[in-house]
Amino acid sequence: MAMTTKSKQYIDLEEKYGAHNYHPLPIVLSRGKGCYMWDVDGKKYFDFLSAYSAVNQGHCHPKIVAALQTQAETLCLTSRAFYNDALGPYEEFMHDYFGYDKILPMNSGAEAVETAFKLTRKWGYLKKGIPENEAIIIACSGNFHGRTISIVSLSTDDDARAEYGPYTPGITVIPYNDVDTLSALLEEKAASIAGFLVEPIQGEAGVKVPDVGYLKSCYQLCKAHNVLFVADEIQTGIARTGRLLCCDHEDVRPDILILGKALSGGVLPVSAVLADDEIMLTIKPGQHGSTFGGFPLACKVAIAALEVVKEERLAENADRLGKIFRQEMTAIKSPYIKQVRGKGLLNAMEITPHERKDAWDLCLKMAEKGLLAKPTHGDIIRFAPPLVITEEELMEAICIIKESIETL
Ligand code: IF1
Repeated sequence: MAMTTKSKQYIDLEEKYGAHNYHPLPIVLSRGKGCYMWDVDGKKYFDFLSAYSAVNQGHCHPKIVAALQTQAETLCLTSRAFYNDALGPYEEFMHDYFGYDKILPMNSGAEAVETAFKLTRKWGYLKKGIPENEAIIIACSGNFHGRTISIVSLSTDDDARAEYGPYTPGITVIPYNDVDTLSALLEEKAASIAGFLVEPIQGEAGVKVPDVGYLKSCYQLCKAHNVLFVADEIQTGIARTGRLLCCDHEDVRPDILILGKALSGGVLPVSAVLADDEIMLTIKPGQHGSTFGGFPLACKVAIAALEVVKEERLAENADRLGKIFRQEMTAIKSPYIKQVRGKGLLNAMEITPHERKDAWDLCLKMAEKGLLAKPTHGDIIRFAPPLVITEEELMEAICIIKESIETL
C-alpha cells in the first residue's frame, strides 16, 4: 500500500522529532467517528483496533465529548489539595456502578496497575501480617500490565523488559492458565504472598483466552490462602468481552479491580483502582496520589462514558456480534488462518505465514481495502472494533477481511 505524499509529511515529522518507540502502520489519521476513522487524504477505514479497547464507545461519542466540553469551560483541575464538586459524585457513581466500597482514581493504566501493586503490598503488611519487605506478588507469563519499571519487572517479554534492570523484587511469575502451579505455589509460600495479578484474557499475548473455570479456580485458591485476587481489566473491562467485566463471565468478584482505557471512552487518560475498605483504607493521607488523578474533567467524562455503555447496551452488542464474527472468521477456508479466538468483540486471528506473506502483509492489504488492524507478537492479528458497531457494519468489515485474505 503506497504511502501518499501528505501522509509521508506527517510520518517524516515523527521520524525526525519523535522518539522511535513505536513501529506504526504507515497510515496517518485525522478524524474519527463511531467505528470509523479517516486519514489525511480523506480515505475511510473501519477501526478494528479501537486504540487497544480504549474506544469501546466509538470515536468522539457526542455525549462524552459534550461532557468534556462543558466541564472544560467550568473547572479543569483543582489538584487534591482542595475538594471539588465533581470528584465525590463520581466516586459515588463508581461505587453504585461496580459495587466496591471505594475507588482510587488515577490516569494511565500503568499508574493504576502500580497503584494496585502498592495497595496489595500495603494490605499484605498491615492486614495479612507479612514481614516488612517480604511481600510477594504473583504474575503470569505472557502478561502485559504497562511499561513502568516495576511493571516490566513482571514481564516475560524481552522487548518490554530487556536493559531496564535492576528489576523490582518480590515478584514470582507462573504460567498463565495453569491452576496447578498457582495451587502448589500457594501451598508452599502463601504466608508471604500478598496478591495474584492476572488479566482475565491476555490481550497483548495475542488474546489468550484461558480455560473455562480458570479465573474461578484461581479466585477460590486465593481466598483459601488469604491472597488478594487482583484483576487487570484495563483492556477486557467496560463491556469489551460481552459482559461489563470479563470476570463476570465466571461470577468472580476481584478483591482489587483495575480499570482504564474505555473508562473514558478514549477521550482522556482515566484509570481507576476499586476495592473494599479493608484493602483501600490501608493507604493513608499522603501515602499515594497524582496531580491529575480523578480531576473534574476525568470525573465527568468517565460518568458519561459509563452511561453510554448501559444506554447503548454495549456489552450485549459485543456478546452477540462477537459470536457472529468468530463464526464468520472460522468459516473462512484459507491456508493463512491457523486459529480464531476471543470473547465478545475482543478477538484475534493467528496467521500461518504462507508464500512469504504474513500478518503484517495482511494488515497492509486490509488497510488498502479500508479496515485497520495491527499484528501483535508476530503473526496474531487482533480484531477489536468499537462496541457501537452495528451488525450491518460488522458484515461489511467481515467482507473486507475475507477479500483481503483471498487476494493476499
Ligand atoms: C502501548 C500493548 C495492549 C493493558 C493492560 C495495563 C495496560 C495495558 C491489560 C497499561 C495497555 C496498551 C498499551 C499500548 C498498546 C496496548 C497494548 F500492546 F501494549 F500490550 F492493549 F495489549 N493493562 N495496553 O493492555 O495501560 O499505561 O498504556 O494506559 O502502545 O503501549 P496504559
